[in-house]
Amino acid sequence: MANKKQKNGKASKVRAAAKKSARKVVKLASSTKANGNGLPKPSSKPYGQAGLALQGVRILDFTHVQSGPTCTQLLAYMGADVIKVERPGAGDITRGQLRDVPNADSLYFTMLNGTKRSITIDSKHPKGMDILNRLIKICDVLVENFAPGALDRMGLTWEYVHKLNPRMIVASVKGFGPGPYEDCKVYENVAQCAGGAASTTGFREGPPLVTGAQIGDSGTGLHLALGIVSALYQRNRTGRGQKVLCAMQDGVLNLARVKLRDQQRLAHGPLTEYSQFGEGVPFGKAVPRAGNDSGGGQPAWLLKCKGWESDPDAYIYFITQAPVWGAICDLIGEPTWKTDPDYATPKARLPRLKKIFARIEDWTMTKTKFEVMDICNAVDIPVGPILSMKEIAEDESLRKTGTVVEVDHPTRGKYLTVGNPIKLSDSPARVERSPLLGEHTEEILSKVLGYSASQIAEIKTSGAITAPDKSKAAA
Ligand code: CAO
Repeated sequence: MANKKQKNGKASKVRAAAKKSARKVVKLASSTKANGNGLPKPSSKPYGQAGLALQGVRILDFTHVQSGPTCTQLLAYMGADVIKVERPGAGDITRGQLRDVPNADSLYFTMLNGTKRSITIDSKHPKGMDILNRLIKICDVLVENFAPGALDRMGLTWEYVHKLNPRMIVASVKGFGPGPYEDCKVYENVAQCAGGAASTTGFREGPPLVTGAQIGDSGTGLHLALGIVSALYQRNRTGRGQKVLCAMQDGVLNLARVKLRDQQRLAHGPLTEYSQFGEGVPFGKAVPRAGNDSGGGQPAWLLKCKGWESDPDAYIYFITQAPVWGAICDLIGEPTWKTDPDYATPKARLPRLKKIFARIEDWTMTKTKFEVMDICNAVDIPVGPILSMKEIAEDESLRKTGTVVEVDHPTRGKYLTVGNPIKLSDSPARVERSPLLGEHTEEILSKVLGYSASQIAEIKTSGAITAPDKSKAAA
């Protein structure tokens, strides 16, 4: 009894102390407010109507191909005004690559450059440089992914840009960070290979494999976007811009970090969750390719489903998560495996994974991948159907969430694009079609930079924003 009293006494003291410190916090908060910490009062507008997350941020977008454009497209979806600078007459090389509709921008370009404005400027023309100088003064971020040294060769060194606009953030994607390969040009699969992804992807018996997900380009674009937003946040405190650099090799390695984890584990013994352990195949010095093994601690494999003979995507990824082992045994008709010492524990199962998955596959092959999905999820077994791009394109739920969006384009008509995979409750994504080459040149010159009509006419004849007239050159 006395103990209980003591405990109660202690508890009320704790409560009193908590109340006191809560009062302190409230006091502190109101005093910061009184001091004017710069934060506005919470908006009273309904969620989704208080503007977009990056509204007011202006991006000078010098990106091309894939890595840079994915970054600036994401920032545009979040509300930034992205002004894409392209070479007059040519534009981003992807406009014409993998073209499916004659004379229309390719899907390669349109799906990476939505919600942006396009201005054509020859950065090597003196008048072009004048326009760029004006843009630098009024933009918040310059994003580029030229080959190493190209931006400097244009005259846009960090020192130059920083002097013109000390608030400017200069964000770059390069293939490699400082080191022996820093001057190399890099494309997606080079990064996948150099970042450790390819050596750990594929089957043990086969060569290294690259993956379809663009972890080198789009993955690095994502990293860069985070760097930019962080630099914008820091600028609120410091008032100055900074350089942001994302090397594609680093981005891929960041995404492949579990394999660097396994490399270090190898020093302490075999990787028991890799199926090669159960098969008795010894490990070498480096992390091997693990086929469809799970990268985590829950053994898993890809299994055939009904129709696999004719449908290359009739497969399901099946995870034998330990807590639902009993449910798996019941489903596949092996209830004795729940108590059999050879199968009852995760450790006992490790050397028998091949046999176990073969047995589960006997069951999955009697069902479609969607039936397996329904049956397994009803009892909390994590499984994943192999969805083809056709199935994804037609998926109603992805359309509803805005992850897959149909937009209309003046020269190619309707096309599907991937919307914003990041959902903000107060900032609806702005997913619009990509711009035509130079579509906004005049609009930006007049409305953003304040050039008069006669000045624009003069710039046009100078050749700074228009492609050289080929017929004149021939004559
Ligand atoms: N006006 C005038 N010149 C322009 C211009 C403009 N508006 N825009 C670009 N240019 C010029 C640049 O000044 C540069 O010229 P110089 O080399 O003579 O200085 C040139 O166009 C751009 O060159 P680049 O070397 O970047 O382009 P590339 O096609 O030869 O290489 C790539 C492409 C991707 C390999 C290279 O840019 C690169 O390694 N980028 C960094 C890594 C990266 O982002 N890779 C992802 C690519 S997507 O898979």
